[in-house]
Amino acid sequence: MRAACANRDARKNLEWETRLVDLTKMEQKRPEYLALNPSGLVPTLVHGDRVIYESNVITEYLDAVFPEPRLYPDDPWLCARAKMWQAFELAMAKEYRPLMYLRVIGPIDRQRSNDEVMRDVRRSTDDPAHIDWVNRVYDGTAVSEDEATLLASQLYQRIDHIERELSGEFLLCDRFSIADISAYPRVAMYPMVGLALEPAKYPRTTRWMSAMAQRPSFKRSERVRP
Ligand SMILES: N[C@@H](CCC(=O)N[C@@H](CS)C(=O)NCC(=O)O)C(=O)O
Repeated sequence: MRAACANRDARKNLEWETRLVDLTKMEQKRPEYLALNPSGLVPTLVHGDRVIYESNVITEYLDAVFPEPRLYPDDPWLCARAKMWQAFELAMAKEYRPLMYLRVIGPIDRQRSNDEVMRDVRRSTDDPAHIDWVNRVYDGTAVSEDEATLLASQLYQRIDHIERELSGEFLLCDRFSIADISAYPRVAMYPMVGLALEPAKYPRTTRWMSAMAQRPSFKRSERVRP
């Protein structure tokens, strides 16, 4: 983990300091990180002496502690719908993970020798399952072509759902909310794993994506990214 820079939350105007966790080195499985987040996944928020993990728990905590502006709707039904979008994104993350290792981390790893990569990984963890996983990511056998095709099709079905549901400007019709904040980054990462989003096939999603990318808070958070 490396300290990066102090940032300011674009939407709630909060300051935070980013600490990078390098997934190519399995830093998320280091004992000191597991002490904060036993799931060994990013992100984790440290707020004073409180440690909070799971992105949807983090957003709910932040909205409760720093309520202005509210990102979860007060109306119970709207709030339930926002949380269902968050749950939807959580499921997307599970389908996305193997493709990320196959198509992003594998190629990054192969820019170095296997020995170098494994040396870094062993500095983070001695868990044989993680070590075996990185070895298979390195040699491209972690995910089979059939599995990758299935995951890609599941991820496209997710976009079909978003396309059907986007009847207004935002996921909750005319109201910008945590639903958009949670879902947008996942969809924006599709091209990273080779999943193109054709505007002709997904016109509403494309419009929503461009509107999100233009929002001042998203633009500012792009700028402060380390
Ligand atoms: N449910 C978790 C999922 C987080 C997650 O999937 N994080 C990925 C990166 S986007 C990760 O840490 N991957 C590392 C790994 O799979 O070992 C959350 O929302 O916080």
